Amino acid sequence: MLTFAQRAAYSLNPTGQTLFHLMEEKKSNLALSADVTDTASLLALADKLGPEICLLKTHVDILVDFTPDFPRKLREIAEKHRFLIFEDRKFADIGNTVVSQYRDGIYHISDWAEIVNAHIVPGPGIIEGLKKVGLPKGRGLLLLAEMSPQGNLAKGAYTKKAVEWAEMHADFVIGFISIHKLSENPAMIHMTPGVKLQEGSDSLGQNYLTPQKVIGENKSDLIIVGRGLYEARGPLLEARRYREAAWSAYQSRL
Ligand code: S5P
Repeated sequence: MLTFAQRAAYSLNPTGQTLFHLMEEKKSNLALSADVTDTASLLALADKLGPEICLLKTHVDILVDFTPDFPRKLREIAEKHRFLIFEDRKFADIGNTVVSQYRDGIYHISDWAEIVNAHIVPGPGIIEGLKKVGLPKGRGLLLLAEMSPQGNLAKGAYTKKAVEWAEMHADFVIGFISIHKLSENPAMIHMTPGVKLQEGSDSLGQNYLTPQKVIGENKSDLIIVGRGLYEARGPLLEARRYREAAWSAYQSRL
């Protein structure tokens, strides 16, 4: 079993390499899903939890007070605490349309997010479109190969296609959103949402697994935690608990 630092050498993408190194350096395979709806709360959360995380995931389109200087402020915090930014845009359109969605519009996502993700339902053209914009900037893409909610359709042959297409674009695709380890290529990073310290579900179909289950048993690499952190009474202490749980599950796998 290779360490994250060793796996960096297999990655053909600068963002993939940086993420592996950051994980090792910070001893963190924890991503914060900062799904709050105002920029002040998001920036405060990022600054507070920054030392514990290797990655911060945004849904920029849920912010009620987005302004063009928000990404700059978030990037400053990211550089101060050394974490990457992942905009969870879940692109899902034809190649030509996602080019503009990624590069233009109000958000100019490709200017500030090192990582974005995409559904593969439109076929490999979506990867080619995003790559045209992202690769020259050294960005990385995750494919949604599996999903967390009850009844979702991302399984079987669909999941296999995601792994196949990731290999075809290993210079840009750095890994997957998945529930399990799917690829034997050490360059591919597996990130898993739907994580809490207690297993369970929410009222809208979300399923929760524990860090031990996700990293230790399913052999994923990184946990993505939203409500488990930002709804906690003490988010910083809670982030330490999640980080330690995920990191020790990773270490005992080595
Ligand atoms: O299959 C998925 C994929 C994603 S990216 N299931 C998910 O829950 N997500 C995202 O992870 C979701 O959009 C949300 O931002 C986060 C989970 O949040 P939580 O509050 O349930 O931890």
